[in-house]
Amino acid sequence: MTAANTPLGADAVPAVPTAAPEPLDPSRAAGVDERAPAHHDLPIHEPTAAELAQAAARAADDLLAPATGAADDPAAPPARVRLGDVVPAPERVAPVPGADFVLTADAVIRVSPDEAARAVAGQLAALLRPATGYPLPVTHGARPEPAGDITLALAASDDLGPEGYRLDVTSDGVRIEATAPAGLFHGAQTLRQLLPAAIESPVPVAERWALPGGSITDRPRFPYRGAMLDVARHFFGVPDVLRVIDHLARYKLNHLHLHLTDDQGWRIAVDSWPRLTEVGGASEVGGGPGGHYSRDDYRRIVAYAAERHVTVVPEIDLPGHTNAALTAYGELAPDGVAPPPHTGTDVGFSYVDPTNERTYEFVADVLGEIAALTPGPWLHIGGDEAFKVRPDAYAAFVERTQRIVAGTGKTVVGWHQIAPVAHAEGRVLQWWGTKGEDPVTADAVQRGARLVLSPGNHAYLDMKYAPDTPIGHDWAGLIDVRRAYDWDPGTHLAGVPADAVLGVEAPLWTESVTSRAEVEFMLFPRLPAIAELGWSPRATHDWAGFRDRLAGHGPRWTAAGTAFHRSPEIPWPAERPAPTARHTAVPAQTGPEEAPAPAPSA
Ligand code: TNX
Repeated sequence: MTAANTPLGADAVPAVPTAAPEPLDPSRAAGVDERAPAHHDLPIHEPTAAELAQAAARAADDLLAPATGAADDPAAPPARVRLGDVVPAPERVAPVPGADFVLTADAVIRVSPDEAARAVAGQLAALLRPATGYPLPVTHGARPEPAGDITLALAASDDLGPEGYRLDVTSDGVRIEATAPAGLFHGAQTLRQLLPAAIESPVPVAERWALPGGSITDRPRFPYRGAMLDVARHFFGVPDVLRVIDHLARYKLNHLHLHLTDDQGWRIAVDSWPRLTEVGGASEVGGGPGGHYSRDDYRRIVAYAAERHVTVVPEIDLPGHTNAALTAYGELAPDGVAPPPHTGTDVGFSYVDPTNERTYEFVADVLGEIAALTPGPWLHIGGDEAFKVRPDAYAAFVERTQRIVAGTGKTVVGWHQIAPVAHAEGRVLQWWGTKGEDPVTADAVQRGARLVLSPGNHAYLDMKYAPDTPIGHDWAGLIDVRRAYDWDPGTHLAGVPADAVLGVEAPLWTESVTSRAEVEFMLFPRLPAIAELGWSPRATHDWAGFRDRLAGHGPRWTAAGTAFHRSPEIPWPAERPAPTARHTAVPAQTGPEEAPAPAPSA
C-alpha cells in the first residue's frame, strides 16, 4: 500500500511540512495539447478500489473502537474550532471571545413558519442528532427566544442576496438569518463546521458541543459553484450520487453536473429511444456491466439535490463521444453501421451524422425528455473533441442543437469547443483548457457568452496529485491542493472580465475511478479548494490560511467515513483517538419533517 492510500490512523500522520512544496514544472501543464486523444490511454487500477474502500471502512470502524489515551485525559483538551475555521472562508468573521455557546440535550431548533425554512431546520436537526444523541425537536419560533436554542429565521435584508446568511453565536444561543432558505441551508453548514469534528460521527459520542462566539456574515462570490461526475466511463448508482451531493452541499457548492453519456455508456433512460440504455448502457471502461438511471432514479437524484439547494446540470455529449448511442442505433452513424461497444479510454473517434435529418429527431427527442425531467435551467450539450467532424458541419450541428435547447425552455451549456459558433441567448461555455488565454473563447464572451471555469490544470479532479497517485491522469499536469487552490476565476482567462464569469466547476472524469471510495479520494481534499474559489471573496485568498483551515477537515472526513488523500502539503492534526462511543440509541423522531435525511446506503 502506498503513502497515498494508507488507512487513516494516528500512526499514519505525515510530518507537517515546514515549507511549501516545490511548484510543479509549469511546462508539464503549459505544453500539453489538450486535443490529443493519446492522453486518455492509461491503465486501470482495479486493486486500488478495494484498498481505498477498506481505508474508508476502517476510518468508520475506528469510531466504534473503545477510546484510549488523550480523549480521556483532561490535560489534553480537544483542538478548539475558531470562528474563522470555515471552508469556504466566510466573507466577514467577527469573533467575540468568551461568548461560546454549548449545545445541550434540552436544546430546541426554532424556525420561522415558512415551509422551506422548516425543511432546513429539519435537515439541521438530522445532521446534529446522530453524534449528539440529543432529540433537538424543531418548533415554530416563539418570541422572546428562550436561551439555549438554535434559531433559523427568514428576514428581509438588502445585502445577503439569495444565498447569503448571518450567523450569530452568543452564550445564550445560535441564530442564523437569511433572506431565502438556501442562505439558511448554507448557514447550517457553517454551524456544522463550528462544532467539534466528532459531530460527523454516525453514532452518539461523549463530547462538549461548543461553538465559538461571534458573528459571521457571508454570501457567495459567484452564483455557479459546481462539480461534475462522469457516470459514463464508470457507472455510479443512485446512492453514490446522493453521497456526492452531500459532499457538495457541505462546501456550499450548488451545481452537480452529470456527464450522462459518452462512448462507453449511455446512462439515462429515454422513453422514445429505449435501446440507448438497453444496449448503450450495458458496459463501461474495462468491460464491467455498466448501468443506467431510470427516469425515477434521475428524479430521485434531482429531488435529493434540490432539497440541498443543488441544481442538477444534465449533459448529453454531442456530436462526438457518442459511440454508446451508435451501438444502439446504427442509423445515426455516418456509415449507418452500429459499432461495437467501446470499453477502452480513447476519445475523438465517434460522432452522430450531422448531415442526417434523423440525427436531429434523435437530438430533439432526447433533449426534450431530459429537459422535461430537469427542473434546473441548464442543458449541457457537450461539444468537446468531435475531432472527426469538419468545422462547418460541426458549427451547423451545434447551432441547430442550441436552437433545439432553446425550444425546450432551457439555457444551453457546452464545453468551450462550441465557442466559435453563433451566440445563443444566455449560453454558457465551460472552459477546460490549460492555458490562460484563448481568443476564440474571449470572442464568444464578447458576443454574450458567460463562462464556467474548469481549467484542466487546476480544476480537473481526475488529475493525479503526485506522480505516485495510484489512479488518475496527468495530461493536464499534476494537481496538488495548492495548484487546485492558487488561481483566480475572476482573472484566469485573458480578455474575459470577472462579470462574464458565472462561476467554477471541478470535473471528475472516471476512466480510472471505479468506486465511491475512489471518487472521494480524488475529491478530497481538492474539492473544498475549488469550492472556496467559487464562494469566498478574493480578499480572503491565502494559501497558508486555507491549508490550516482545511487541515481541520481531515478528522471530520475520518469521522464521517469519507475517504481522502492525506496530501503532505496539509498540516493534518494528529487524529484524536476515537471519542468514547455512547452506546445509546438516537432518540425517536418527533415528526415526519424532522426525520433525518435518507442516508445513501452503501
Ligand atoms: C478530456 S474535458 C475530456 C474527457 C476526458 C478527460 C480526461 C473534456 C470536455 N473531454 O472526455 O474524460 O479529458 O481527463
